[in-house]
Parts: sequence; C-alpha cells; structure tokens
Amino acid sequence: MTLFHPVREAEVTKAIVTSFLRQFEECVESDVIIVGGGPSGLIAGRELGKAGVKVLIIERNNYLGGGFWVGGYFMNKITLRAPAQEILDELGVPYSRAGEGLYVADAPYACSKLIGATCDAGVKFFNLTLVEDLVMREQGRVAGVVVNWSPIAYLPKEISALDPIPLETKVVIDATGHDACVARKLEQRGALKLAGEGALWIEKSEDAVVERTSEVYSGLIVAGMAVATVYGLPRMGPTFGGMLLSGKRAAEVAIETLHQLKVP
Ligand code: 48F
Repeated sequence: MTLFHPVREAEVTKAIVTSFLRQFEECVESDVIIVGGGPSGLIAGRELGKAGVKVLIIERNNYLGGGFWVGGYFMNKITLRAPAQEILDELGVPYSRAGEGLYVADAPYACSKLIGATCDAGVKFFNLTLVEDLVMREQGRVAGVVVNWSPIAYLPKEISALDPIPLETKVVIDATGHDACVARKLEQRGALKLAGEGALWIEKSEDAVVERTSEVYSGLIVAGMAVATVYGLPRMGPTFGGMLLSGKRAAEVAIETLHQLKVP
C-alpha cells in the first residue's frame, strides 16, 4: 500500500500546461497591470483586487516581494513609522514598538503575509517575466506592456533573438522601485523626463513619495520608489511605511482613472 494516489507523469505535465495557459489567456487583457511585485506593487494589487478590479502583477524575478524580504544591510527586520503599522494590523503581522511612532517587524513574516493577502484578493501573477516595452495608443495613451521571459536578458544575442509579446490593459502602475523601468521607457522616447532620486532623508521622503503618487502620464501611475526617481525625491532606505501607503494611494488613483474611462 502506497501513501499517495497513483498519477502518471503525463497527467502532471498536462495539469500544469492546461492550468497555466488558461490563466495566461485570461490575463492577456486586464483592467490594471502592475509592473513590479515589491511592497508598493503588492499592496496596490491587493487594494485593487479587493475592489473587484482585474489585476495582473508582472515580476521579473522568480520570487515576489522585491526589497521587502530584508530591511537594511543583510538584517531581516523592517521598520515603519506611524501610522503605517496599521497596515501590519490589517495583514495580521506582529510587530514591536522601537520608539515614539517607530515600529519594527520581521521582514519574512511581513513579506509572506503581504504576498498571501494579495493572492487572497484574487490578483494574478506572471513571475520570471520582464516588462521591456509599452503598448501605446492614440494621443500617446499607455495601453499595455510588452513582456518577455526574463532570463532572455542574460543570454547571448545569438540565442536570445526571441520576440516579446504584448498584453493589453487600461492602466499600468510602475512599481519597479529605484529603476522606474516603465517610466524610463517613456523617457527614452522623449515623452517624460525623470529627475532621478535624491539622497537619503527619511522624514522628508516618505510623505513626499505618498503625496506625489499619481498618474504621471496618460495611463501610467507611479508607486513606491519609482515616484522618488520620477520626481527627484529623497530616498528613504530601510523604512517601508511610505511604500505601503504609496501602493494604497496608487490603487485609489487607478480606481479614479478606471471610473473616468467608464470601466465598471
Ligand atoms: O524594489 P522594490 O521592492 O520596489 P518598491 O515597491 O519598494 C522599494 C523598497 O523595497 C526599498 C526602499 C524603500 O523602503 O528603498 O528599496 O518601490 O520592488 C520592485 C520590483 O520590481 C521588479 C523587481 O524585480 C522588484 O521585485 N522589476 C523591476 N523592473 C522590472 C520588474 C521589469 N522591467 N519587469 C518586471 N519586474
């Protein structure tokens, strides 16, 4: 007698192929595409998913979470300033008070809870997928992203001549962190000018990043550290409240934009 039910190898492969392709086809068109699965992208996805919006998060790494798995240096503790600890309460992440208005939590605990909450909200993910360009429509509106398998970027040219594929959406959120990869594409075409992030200044940066989270170009919203790179705001280092509140703000802006586009 064996513990597990007998299943043939071909059935295992068919289950993966069928399930993946069904989901892939569903995600070829979505309401919002979030590029980057770090803290700002994940929380934006969760908020949008909870509001019933069809969301796809695209992440170039195999793993989700971006810089949220560790705090500063190699130390896996994250800090948040009030009132951002309320989001940890929402996610069910334990934390302790480290000073007046300052809280510290285990990064792996916080990151895995945030990923779980984003999945619970119905968000779909393409990981190992690199956004390498944008789909543009009349009057220069961003209308989708162009993706490829991310290891392609590391292969020699002779074997990496692989065309990418486009995915359509109504709104794109650039949550790619310090690089602001999506906004950078518009800059390369002369449609946007990125100021580049400023030196580290915690007190100034977090408020500024949340305040400037906005639609930076028709159909493109920036969230998280990408906001600092676009607008020349100071960086904040290993404190994450600004990322979480910016992600929430990006979701609100996306919902407003969808309403303007008359998406139910
Ligand atoms: O870097 P990341 O965590 O961005 P964030 O949400 O948070 C920043 C903080 O982690 C920290 C900080 C503030 O506390 O200074 O750095 O703004 O996550 C960005 C994610 O985007 C992915 C990247 O792998 C990472 O997981 N990414 C970047 N470029 C692309 C991409 C791309 N072109 N296509 C797909 N994913």
